[in-house]
Amino acid sequence: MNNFKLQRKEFVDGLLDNSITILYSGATKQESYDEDYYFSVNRNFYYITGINQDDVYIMILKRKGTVKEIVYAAENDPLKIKWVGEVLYPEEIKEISEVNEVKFLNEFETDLVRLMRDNRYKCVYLDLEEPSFQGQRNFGLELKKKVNALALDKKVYDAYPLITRNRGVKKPYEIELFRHDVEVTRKALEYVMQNLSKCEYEYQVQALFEGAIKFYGNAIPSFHTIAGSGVNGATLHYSENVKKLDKNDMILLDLGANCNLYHADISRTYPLSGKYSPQQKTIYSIVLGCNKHIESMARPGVSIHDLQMETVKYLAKACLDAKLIKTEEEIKNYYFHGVSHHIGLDTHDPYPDRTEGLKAGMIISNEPGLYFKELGIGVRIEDDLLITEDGCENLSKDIIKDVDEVEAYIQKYMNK
Ligand SMILES: [Mn+2]
Repeated sequence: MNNFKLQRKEFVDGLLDNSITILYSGATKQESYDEDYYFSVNRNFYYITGINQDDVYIMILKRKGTVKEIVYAAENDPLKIKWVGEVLYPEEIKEISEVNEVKFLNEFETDLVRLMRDNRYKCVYLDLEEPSFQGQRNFGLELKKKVNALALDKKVYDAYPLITRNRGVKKPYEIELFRHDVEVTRKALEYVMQNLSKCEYEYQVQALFEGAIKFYGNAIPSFHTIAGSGVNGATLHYSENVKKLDKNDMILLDLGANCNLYHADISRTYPLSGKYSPQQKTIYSIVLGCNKHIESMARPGVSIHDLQMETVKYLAKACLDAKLIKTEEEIKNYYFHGVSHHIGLDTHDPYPDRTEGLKAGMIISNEPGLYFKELGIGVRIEDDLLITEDGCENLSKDIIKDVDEVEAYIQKYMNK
């Protein structure tokens, strides 16, 4: 059984008997006149099939303990082959997914109508992904309407929380893919540091990183690269990256490499001059101390919610001690995001519960930050942690972050 078959089996084992599951890979979205956006596969569909292609359905029929699985995909078209290449052939789909039966798309509707009228099946599972895509097509809801119109007697269940829960604990092969993404990110960040003094604008720092992840791993950015210098570092998701760099500022980089649908998610904050000012160093050191403290706490049984509470406590105390704030409550003006989220096929992997204890095999971020806009200072230091049996492994421990190390590394390459 390959990985995708195994992941599908884990999902199917949890389904009710006499059920039909239908998942869809998604459609390519048009960007302009004759250009499409890059296709981004529905992650739950991918997790249980391994197929990264648009307009593909999987239908899973579970009845009396037996399971029948059918994939519906486009047939190769000779003209399209000349322009854009081939889509997967049925034999390839069978090999990737270990599904026994592959049909062409034109059979999907007929099969759907027939099965919806088959009263041996009592319920239907669809991926009713939370309505976070306002104004966009939601294929799960479109299918639900169709199912409701065809089969009033069948109850519809949501497959989304079932699969996203399974996605929480990573398989060994996923951890290896993830390590590779972090490694490519490390190499690219070193390249950035080596050439930082040559940059005049934020977008040039971004360009160094994005070129390097392509060079080292044929990767795309995990998300819009954030390269915010000075005051821009205090805007959490700033990604315009257009400001001219001032040597007296720090630059906050939040970025990652995605080589294979897994997403490294790393933040570092570098001094553009090669040396942190005393004030920058004070604030940076608080965030770094917090980052290390949270790493020491992350282990099975502790929840993301617990880590968040601890982060607020730590940062409030440290900022009070440093006289950056006057009361503990004031910390909410300078730290206002979560310290941790699951990472995987999505940068923010949608695990259903933040208050549940972590388990070995989960991968989470560790990203405390402080944002003093009035001082032109934003600091975030983010690592990716693999939860182990008795603690955690910092997967990005080789991406340097200690004050002396960062300063020495950048200075070594200055004016060269
Ligand atoms: Mn993150």
